[in-house]
Amino acid sequence: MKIYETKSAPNPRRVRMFLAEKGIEMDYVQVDIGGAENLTSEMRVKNPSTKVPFLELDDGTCIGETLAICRYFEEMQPDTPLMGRTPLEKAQVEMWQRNIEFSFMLPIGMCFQHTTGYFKDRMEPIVQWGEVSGQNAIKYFKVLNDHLAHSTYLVGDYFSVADINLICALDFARVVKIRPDEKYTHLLAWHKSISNRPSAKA
Ligand SMILES: N[C@@H](CCC(=O)N[C@@H](CS)C(=O)NCC(=O)O)C(=O)O
Repeated sequence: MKIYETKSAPNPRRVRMFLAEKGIEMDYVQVDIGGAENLTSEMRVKNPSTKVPFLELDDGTCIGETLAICRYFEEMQPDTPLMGRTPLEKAQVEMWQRNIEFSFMLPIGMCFQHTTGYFKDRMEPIVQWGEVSGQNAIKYFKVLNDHLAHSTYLVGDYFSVADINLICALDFARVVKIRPDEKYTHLLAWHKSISNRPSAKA
């Protein structure tokens, strides 16, 4: 099996970190998304959504969407569990996962796409929308900081895929010069501790 991805992009890093935490080796195929390699007819047959990452199994079955790929490996290799160990944890991981995607990762993505024009060959950038999205992402820092004031990870003392999602989005946000202010001490301490995990280098 292999994963089609782009080393510099945030969603593929989520999968690489997830697999590193589980100790799963993988073959990666680099796709030049800036050069629209993901939009070729050959790629669309494999992956109609056209986004990276996507997983191709040995029988040719393809699975797109970061979380769907993570789910596949969570089920195939439950050790180390990253998507919750109990019904409550599973719900909490999913809650934070979705909160981070909708309230932070997506706005950062919109800010990047609409202010830089990186994908202007395939979409119409609306600069003001990009700027508003960036401001909305910045507002979310307070929510995260308040939560992490009394929680080691997003879900109590349990490191999960939600933390992986957040660090990948947070590190990518630097591209559009969005970083937590120094006053967000709890968020910054969390960032330092997650950055020190070997998987963060994946
Ligand atoms: N919802 C998808 C989003 C994937 C996504 O947006 N990937 C970006 C790279 S981080 C991409 O492939 N962009 C290429 C394009 O938009 O043409 C997931 O979670 O995997």
